[in-house]
Amino acid sequence: MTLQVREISELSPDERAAFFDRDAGISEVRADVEEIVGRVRTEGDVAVREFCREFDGVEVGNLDVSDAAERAYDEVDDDVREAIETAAANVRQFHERQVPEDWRESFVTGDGDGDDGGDADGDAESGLRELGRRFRPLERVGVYAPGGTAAYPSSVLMGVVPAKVAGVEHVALATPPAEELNPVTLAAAHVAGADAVYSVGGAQAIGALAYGTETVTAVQKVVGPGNRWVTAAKAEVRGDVDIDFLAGPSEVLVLADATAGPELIAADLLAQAEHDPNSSVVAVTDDEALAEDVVAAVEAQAGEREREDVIREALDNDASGVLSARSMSEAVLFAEEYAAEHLSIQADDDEALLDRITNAGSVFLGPYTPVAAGDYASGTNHVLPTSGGAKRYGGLSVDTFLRSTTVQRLDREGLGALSETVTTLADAEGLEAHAESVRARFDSRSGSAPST
Ligand code: HSO
Ligand code: ZN
Repeated sequence: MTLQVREISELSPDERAAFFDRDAGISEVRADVEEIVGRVRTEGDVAVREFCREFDGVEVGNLDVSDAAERAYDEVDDDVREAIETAAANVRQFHERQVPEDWRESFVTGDGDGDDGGDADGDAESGLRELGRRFRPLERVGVYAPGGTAAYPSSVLMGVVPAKVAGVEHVALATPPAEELNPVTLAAAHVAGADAVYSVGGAQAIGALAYGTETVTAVQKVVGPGNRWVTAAKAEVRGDVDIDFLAGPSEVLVLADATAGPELIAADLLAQAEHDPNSSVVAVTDDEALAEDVVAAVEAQAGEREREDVIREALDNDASGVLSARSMSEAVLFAEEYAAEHLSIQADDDEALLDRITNAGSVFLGPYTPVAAGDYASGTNHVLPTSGGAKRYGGLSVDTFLRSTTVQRLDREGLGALSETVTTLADAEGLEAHAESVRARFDSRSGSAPST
């Protein structure tokens, strides 16, 4: 089918829904994945090896290929090594900026009458109510990096670097086996600082990371993008270990006005379309002529691309298309409902449009900010919510690898200022022992009141 401009206002309810009902497509493989993960859990390395043979056609010797990562670093071409290092440095810089500081602060206890309660300095009347938050890294995490038709060294950086920045001690990387492991993926693991590298892919990799095997150390959280099998396995192990989120094929939505260049829009659409036949790519504009030019540019460029077949399938998806809107407001509303993984804004007043956007994984502003820059090297993370997940959560970040703990201390006056509130609510819940634990602090006859 050839691409055609469609008007948003003329889409049928079904056509409209097809844009918004994207999913990771895991339901068809759930049953098989359950079995694979179950066998890895009970049989360990034996099952892992068997699945590597069955699904990847590879007889894996040692599953742990950590040593190969360092060797690959020395062996890859200089320009590749430098590119990995530049990208890793930029990703590290951006993620270091995200590291939260532990904090403790004294608060003034409110008295329920709407003002702030105590006196100006807080402590004299209401006593001490000191609250804080501290952040500690997980000890062990697993990062998955896809192999298959395209190897993803960039995903190694996007998973491992933030985990190391967060302070995770053991960061394991799993990537599919091959007769000859991709040296760039291995070199990226070395540059990113992976502590272990395992040659295992698919659902079996997720099972091995989640439950551990003789070779693979069990982790607390598994992150990273993957195909349907990997994603279904993450859904399967969730609960026993934490996961980042269930990510589907790549998506981009370009929001453009008459000032945008059709060739650049087309180039950005084709870039994400080449990932996967199920990728979704959309351009939305209020300029009918631009929309026609985008369609022509897509047609012209698609034939030139090495991965034309994948691109054409992605363009054919029900969630892909070039859409014309009656106004930029209609275009923005569509983009908000779409909640794209990548949102590119190519318009005269891009900042004003950005102000109206809440649902997007990562936003790319202006003509010199192709999505590919963020995919590889500008520093932002490329593991992002797909399938409308951006309505509810953000992409991979340092937070992904931290746990937070709250801390508090009250003194006698501080608890005194709160006691009636606590005991009243405890009574209202019928939890008398809760109320009593507060009263005990002030009851000198019980002998349990603290001396200070
Ligand atoms: N666009 C992909 C990430 C990627 N691109 C890896 C190239 N390599 C998902 O955000
Ligand atoms: Zn990409």
